Amino acid sequence: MKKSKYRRLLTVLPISFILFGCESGDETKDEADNLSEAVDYTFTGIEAGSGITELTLDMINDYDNLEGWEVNKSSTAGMITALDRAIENEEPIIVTGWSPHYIFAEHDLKILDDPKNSLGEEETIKTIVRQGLEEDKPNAYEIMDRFSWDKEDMEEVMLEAQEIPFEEAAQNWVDENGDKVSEWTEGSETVDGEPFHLISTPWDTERASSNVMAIVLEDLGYEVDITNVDPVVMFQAISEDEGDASLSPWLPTSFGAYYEQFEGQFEDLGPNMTGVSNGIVVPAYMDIDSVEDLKPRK
Ligand code: PBE
Repeated sequence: MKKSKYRRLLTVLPISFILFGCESGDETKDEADNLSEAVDYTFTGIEAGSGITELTLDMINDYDNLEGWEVNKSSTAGMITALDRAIENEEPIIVTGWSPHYIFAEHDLKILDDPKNSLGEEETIKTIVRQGLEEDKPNAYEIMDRFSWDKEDMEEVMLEAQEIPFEEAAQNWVDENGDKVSEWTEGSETVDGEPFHLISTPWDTERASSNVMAIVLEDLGYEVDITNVDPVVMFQAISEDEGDASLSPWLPTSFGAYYEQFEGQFEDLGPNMTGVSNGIVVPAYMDIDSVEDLKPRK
């Protein structure tokens, strides 16, 4: 082999060795660079009025490496469609997600570390009622006060509701969980068409809880209305006696600001579920583990 070719080989070796050999750090740096650029420095988000959208905007301010990043505010349906499509094509995508949710049953996903805890720790979902409900509707008030179930219960209803209407999925859950339901209704009286107005938020998580509760109350003779509104309107409606109760508040982080805004104008009956959380979610095939690995917009 002529000297020159040999010399070229010599010169090439170290560079490739540099590129692919020992310097693995660079490789992941490139990976993260490419990945950040590939998603155009954008988190695929949901509704503008949601708690997680606000929290993700705060997170962008909390992390210097997220300089120039944005949240694409669309809808929950839009986010899930984008996630499904990206996974179909094994493309990179970074979405604002939460648990419980059926996407974790449908896809191999991971939640990125959030060392600055911008999205908050684990949360609870609380029950709030209008002031005076205990006096006006003691029977229903008692059921609201006892209502509590687990993430697995809610996920079961959500997953089934991807195939059948939420009302049917909720009815199936109530039929299969009489023991848990009786913990909420033991000693309750039946009524004759007494109205009860539930204020909910438009996410499948809350559609599950509101539909289950509506069936439980209807089985006792109540006429139940469910109204879906934005989180801040949910607090306003209960505070202004526009509704009797809500099973929808994610606290203390997602809706903390609204809770403070209306504090003292509603009654907080405590958690009906624990261990829920928001997170920055990516398909497991993406080589990234933390929000801190993302790169600022070039
Ligand atoms: N969520 C589901 C809502 C609350 C329930 C997390 C999308 C939110 O972020 O406001």
